[in-house]
Amino acid sequence: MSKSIDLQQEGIEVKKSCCYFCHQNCGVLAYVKDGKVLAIEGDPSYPTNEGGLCCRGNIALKHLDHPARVNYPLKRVGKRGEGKWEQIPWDQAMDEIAAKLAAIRDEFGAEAVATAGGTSRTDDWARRRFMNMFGSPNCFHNSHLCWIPTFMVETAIYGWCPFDLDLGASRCLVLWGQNPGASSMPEMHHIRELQTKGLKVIVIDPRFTETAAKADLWLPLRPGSDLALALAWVNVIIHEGLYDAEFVTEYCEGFGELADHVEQFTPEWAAPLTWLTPEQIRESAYMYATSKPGNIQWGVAIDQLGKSAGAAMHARALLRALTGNLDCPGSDLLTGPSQDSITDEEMEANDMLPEAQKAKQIGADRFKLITWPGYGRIAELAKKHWGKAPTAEWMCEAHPPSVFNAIITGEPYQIKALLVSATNPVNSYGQSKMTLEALRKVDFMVTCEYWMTPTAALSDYVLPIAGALERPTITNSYGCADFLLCSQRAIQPMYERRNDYNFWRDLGMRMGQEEMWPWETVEDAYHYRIEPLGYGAESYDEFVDLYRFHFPEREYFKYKRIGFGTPSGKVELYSSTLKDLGYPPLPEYAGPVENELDDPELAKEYPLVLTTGNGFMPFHHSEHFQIKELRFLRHEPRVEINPATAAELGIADEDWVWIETRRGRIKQKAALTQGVAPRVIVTERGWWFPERSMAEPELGGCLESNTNVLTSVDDEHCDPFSGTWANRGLLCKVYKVNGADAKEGK
Ligand SMILES: Nc1nc2c(c(=O)[nH]1)N[C@H]1C(S)=C(S)[C@@H](COP(=O)(O)OP(=O)(O)OC[C@H]3O[C@@H](n4cnc5c(=O)[nH]c(N)nc54)[C@H](O)[C@@H]3O)O[C@H]1N2
Ligand SMILES: Nc1nc2c(c(=O)[nH]1)N[C@H]1C(S)=C(S)[C@@H](COP(=O)(O)OP(=O)(O)OC[C@H]3O[C@@H](n4cnc5c(=O)[nH]c(N)nc54)[C@H](O)[C@@H]3O)O[C@H]1N2
Ligand code: SF4
Ligand SMILES: [Mo]
Repeated sequence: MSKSIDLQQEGIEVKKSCCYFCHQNCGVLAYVKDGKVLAIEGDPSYPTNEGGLCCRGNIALKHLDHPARVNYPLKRVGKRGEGKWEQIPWDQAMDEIAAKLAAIRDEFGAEAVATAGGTSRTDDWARRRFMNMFGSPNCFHNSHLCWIPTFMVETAIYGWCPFDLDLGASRCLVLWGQNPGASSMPEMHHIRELQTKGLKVIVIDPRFTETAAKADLWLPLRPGSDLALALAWVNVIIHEGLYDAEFVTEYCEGFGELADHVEQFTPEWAAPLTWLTPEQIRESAYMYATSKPGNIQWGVAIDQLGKSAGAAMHARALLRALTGNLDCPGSDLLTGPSQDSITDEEMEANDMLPEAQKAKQIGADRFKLITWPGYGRIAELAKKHWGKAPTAEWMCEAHPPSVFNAIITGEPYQIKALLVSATNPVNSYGQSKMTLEALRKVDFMVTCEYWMTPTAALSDYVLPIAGALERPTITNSYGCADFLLCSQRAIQPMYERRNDYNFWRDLGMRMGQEEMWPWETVEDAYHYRIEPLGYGAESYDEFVDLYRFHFPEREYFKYKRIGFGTPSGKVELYSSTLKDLGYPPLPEYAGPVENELDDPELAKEYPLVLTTGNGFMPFHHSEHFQIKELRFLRHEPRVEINPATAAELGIADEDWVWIETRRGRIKQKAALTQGVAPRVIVTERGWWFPERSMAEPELGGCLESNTNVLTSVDDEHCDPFSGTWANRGLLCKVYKVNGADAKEGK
């Protein structure tokens, strides 16, 4: 907090805001005078950050009024990507966009309009509400890579996803492909405290991370081999008698089938696949199964395995059930949706989308779990069990790479327009060259953004969006939590920025949806959502001032009273929901998408194993590269290489190197470290260079060091359950950049 400002001066108001630079959504106190934020600090009364803010959270004021922000609606006047813009009034922009969307709907059908989002940043229920009434099923996010498939697989097996961990009473925490030391600092802080009280921590990660350094056990597995490890843990827990016999007998279905099925997956079988020893596998399975109660934290790595992702989630989910670590004190909790407030799903108006339009959702024919076929089934079961369904926005999406492909090929039909909000697909979606081709080709594109990103630069309209200090926020885990953490706006939006909510509402108001948008401001909508809580606040702002949080009373062992939200009412180790959708009811083994055992020829040309991405400080995906206070901490992209491998390849620390897969090559700077095994290569994600020209062909150097040039969205590499694509466990080669080819990727 700035020391030079007297915060005791008259007329200063303290607003309860939050940081939205990562999912921790730390509480922020904003000191406001005359409509300006003078200073911010972490809110000591906020339950997660307890007053702390990280280096990213601390630059909120630089972000708020950065000279590179987009502050006015922009309309393209030159050729696409030429970088020529005209500043126009909001009303004109919205009239023109609405007219264009109406014309597309008339000529090609509503499904020809798609929307792209990123990770949860804004009021996405409003986007879904608009799209449902507009009539298109083609909403998507790259949340396929981020928790959503896990949520749906786990909900299929035990009726909800146990993402809320009762860590206080836990004795063992498994961090499976998660590194809170760099990705979720408040959580890491909490874990460190609990470790002093005896919590054991197992880290499953190919890298010796900030978190692995503090663990009781670190399993440096081959990237992409998580399914083999999970199956071997299931094998050990069943065949060495470590399971909770009472829970399994009383509350689970399919134990016999599972026991037979996993007999083959011994630690000895998994050892060469995972590069771990059978002893490491046994020891870790014992530690989790015998240190009860225990937790398995969600980590994003498994969502990004591609082909084996769904089965890996399934096998990991079984571990909780076999050990009885579900819904008991200290375990992973099945809270169900909020019973006390209006949920995101209830705001989405999903019933307004006609069945005939649902059937047109792109990807629903192949990837059934998080499209209408699977979502419809799971939502029905959830409504029966909990009275409410999970959010459709996120859990029921068009398959993103297939939408980009439809733009390029016209198959299964032509997508004509893309509305982009809170994402930069060029850098965050898979196989960036293909994504970029689609963005260059789509007939009509509108982007709602803070910055002129490579994606925004290719748009027809770029609309200026208000950030966390300029809008209220409800934090509730993609609309699926039972609790609410609420924040208020510190100030009204600066310049001509608006909320995403207002974008969707204003569009709806112009397209015959007036009756469906009674809430003029986002606060009005939030007030409607929180009114049933019964606090009696006159407005949303007053609710935040007086109460701010809502934590319902928790009931352990709910299943003893109401069963599980599955067709049989039990935990379905043998999943009838997956089977009904045409998927294996028990997790079947598949190797990493590209690997040396299944494809030795490929491994001759690409002998190293690549994993693309992990969160690193100070950046968040492809955000914040403009902010010099953050760029100062990390100026250039880095790729982790073991020193022995580097020596063989003639690479020295800090050399620029090419990393190449079958899809293309990028360059990053070698960071030599013993923290990865000799065959493992770890690239950083997100990188582009806002300091360069944002016009074609440079587009901020968005392919040059962008790790998603290397990833694969090929159908054969995608998870058949969910369609999530392959970022982790690919084959690559690495070589030094020499002067002659230093400039461009190929
Ligand atoms: N290879 C590889 N790829 C990955 C990952 C990986 O580990 N490896 N991780 C994946 C994961 S976990 C995720 S969640 C995705 C993230 O992917 P995205 O969410 O697409 O992340 P960004 O690329 O940072 O794009 C977010 C954009 O939204 C803008 N923005 C931020 N807040 C708002 C807002 O409130 N409204 C609007 N309109 N715009 C806003 C930011 O300025 C930024 O340009 O990337 C995935 N991609
Ligand atoms: N600094 C920072 N923090 C962030 C973000 C960010 O971009 N930057 N993004 C936010 C978002 S949207 C998300 S989803 C979370 C994600 O946060 P996490 O769940 O922690 O995910 P990552 O940091 O992507 O990767 C976690 C670990 O997986 C390891 N890993 C790589 N490949 C494999 C594999 O094949 N198997 C296993 N078991 N592990 C593997 C990586 O080495 C890494 O240490 O972070 C959030 N926080
Ligand atoms: S951890 Fe940092 S970036 Fe994330 S919400 Fe908290 S302060 Fe913001
Ligand atoms: Mo994410």
